[in-house]
Amino acid sequence: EDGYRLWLRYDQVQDPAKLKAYRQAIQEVVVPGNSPTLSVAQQELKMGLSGLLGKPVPVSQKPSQRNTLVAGTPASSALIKDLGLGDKLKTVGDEGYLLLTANKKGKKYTVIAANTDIGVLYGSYHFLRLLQTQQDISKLSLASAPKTKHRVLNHWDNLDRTVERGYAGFSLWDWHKLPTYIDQRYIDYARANASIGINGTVLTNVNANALVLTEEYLKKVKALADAFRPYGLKVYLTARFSAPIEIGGLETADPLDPKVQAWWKKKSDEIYSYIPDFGGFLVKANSEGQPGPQNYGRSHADGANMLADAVAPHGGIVMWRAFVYSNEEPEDRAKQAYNEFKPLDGQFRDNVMVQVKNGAIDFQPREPFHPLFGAMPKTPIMMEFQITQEYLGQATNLVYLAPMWEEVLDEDTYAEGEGSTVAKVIDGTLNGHRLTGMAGVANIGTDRNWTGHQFGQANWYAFGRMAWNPYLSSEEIAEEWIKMTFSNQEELVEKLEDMMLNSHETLVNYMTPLGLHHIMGWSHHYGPGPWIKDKHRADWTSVYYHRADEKGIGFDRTKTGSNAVAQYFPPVAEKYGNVEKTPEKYLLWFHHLPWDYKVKSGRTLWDEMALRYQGGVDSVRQMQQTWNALEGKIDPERFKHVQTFLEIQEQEAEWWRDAVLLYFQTFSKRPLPEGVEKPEHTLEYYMQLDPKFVPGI
Ligand code: BDP
Repeated sequence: EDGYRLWLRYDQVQDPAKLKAYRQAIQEVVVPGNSPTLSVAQQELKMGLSGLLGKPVPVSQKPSQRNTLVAGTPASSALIKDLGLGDKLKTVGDEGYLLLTANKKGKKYTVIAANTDIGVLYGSYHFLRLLQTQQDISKLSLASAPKTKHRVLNHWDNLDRTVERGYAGFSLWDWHKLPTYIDQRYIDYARANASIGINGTVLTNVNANALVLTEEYLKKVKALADAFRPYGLKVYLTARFSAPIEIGGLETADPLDPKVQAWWKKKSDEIYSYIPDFGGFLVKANSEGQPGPQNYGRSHADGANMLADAVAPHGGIVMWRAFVYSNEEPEDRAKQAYNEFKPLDGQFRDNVMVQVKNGAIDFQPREPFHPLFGAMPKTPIMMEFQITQEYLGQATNLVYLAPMWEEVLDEDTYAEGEGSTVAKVIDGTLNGHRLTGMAGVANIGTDRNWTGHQFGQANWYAFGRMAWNPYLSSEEIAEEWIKMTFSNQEELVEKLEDMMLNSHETLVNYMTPLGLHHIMGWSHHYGPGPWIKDKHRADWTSVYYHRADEKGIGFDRTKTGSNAVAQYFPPVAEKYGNVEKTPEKYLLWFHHLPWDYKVKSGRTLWDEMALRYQGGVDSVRQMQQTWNALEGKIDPERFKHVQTFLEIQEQEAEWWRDAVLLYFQTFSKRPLPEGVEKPEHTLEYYMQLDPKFVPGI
């Protein structure tokens, strides 16, 4: 039990009464039709149910038993057609499904019905989930349809198989053996994605390599697309803006140059000749040294529109990222994306989405929502979450990310008055957009358990579930995942759920409490590095973000400082602009405050900060206790794996606490309050641990 099976384990249902009921309700499986997607649904139901029921379940094309599970569309199944589900089916669209119980001529049917084959597959996974989580299936009447259209993983995978910010081995894509060899991993990857409704995958890094657009690679990409197609998973690529120069022999990549436009059109036609349902391009341009339209004095809209025109005849889209850096150093990096993109609202083609990270800096352990949400009403805005834990302890820290995502999705932008939540921007309801989506930077690699940490799987799972429905709670997602991945045993579910739901706050406490941000190690972002300074860009240093001095700490983003708060709509701007009204979790994000500033607990800022760091360490120890008490209730292999990872996490939390507090103490010049453990080493020791001081790294 090494975690390879993810949440699709399908072990026999343990509760005897439930097992009996399920066995009775499902005496056979009927999935008429033989399209690739229906065949996959049939196989998954057969495999899943045989496992869950602990005995082989017969599969046939026509019902012969009293109690039958039927899956299909009105076109593939006469029985489903006869049920006359027309109106109900209309409500679930192209990808949704119905799960129903129906009686007909003395027979009982459990029905998975959809308008399309992919809807049937999604419904099949949902049905299996009901059994995996031991729900009552005797009177089913539910409907589900995705609230966003493009639910996409972004792989930051390089062609040499290294993964930028990947902590779970190498890239899954074995370019060397493609297109001929199709690894079983590709299929299991597609199954896992389909089971949570993910319908797109960007195979390559946003820091793109133009080679993937050459004929040789496109043949390999086609092989992956063919393998994924039955699972409803579309393939996308990152487009390097300078590709026309690098692989096309042109002298420019100016988006307004007709030769450049023609090159992209021809390239797109070629891609579609291999992959007729190619999804489109994801683009990082004029950011962190990547080429882009601004190199030619053109705007992001000019660049995006050129690519959009090239893929439009084939139904493709362009996801244009708003994570930008200008070459000149800004007074506050948090303001850049908004400043560059808001003026472009209304200038993008219909098939362009602007993809915006959840916060304005960069995937910090906690960030206030990005001010671009709600600020570009005429442009479809796609959410970009980072599933891989670049700034959150990488693969050794147990952090369930759904509460962080939920926090952002629930925030009210006030763009169209009260109730204009980020979720409504993303699902298109706020401004009536039909082109909608959510992207997640993948945490997947060749590790046997896919994600490095066993609990990293929960973040992949949660991303898919939230992309399908951004209104789901992190709690219900955790519960599903635990039951499917570990067990339905009540005490275990309760304890793990508690552990997962607190894990994000725990990490924030031992890394960046009270709105601190970007104080990680230089470049690799692993471990504490609040002392990082004097780099070629100030906004790549820690001191730029925390601004600690003898008087106090924090980034003043109010009127007296960078005034980044003004990018929010008035009620939000007012809240964050006023130190009294700012939620404590964002205190030092928006305000520079004296060390003796009194926080809500009545303590000084310094004492509170120190106690938060200690609290984070204490909570990790609490997690260890919870986990250790579950010994014997979890299979030994995964138990041990997580146990040792929690030991690492404890060491890392202590490291963070000690290094950061010693460093800030050089400014605050105050003692550590009672209850905070003494650091094990000196500040110099922690500073030399930072690999930038180690020769050769
Ligand atoms: C930062 C990463 C960098 C990415 C960049 C991006 O450190 O590796 O290329 O974001 O999103 O978080 O483009």
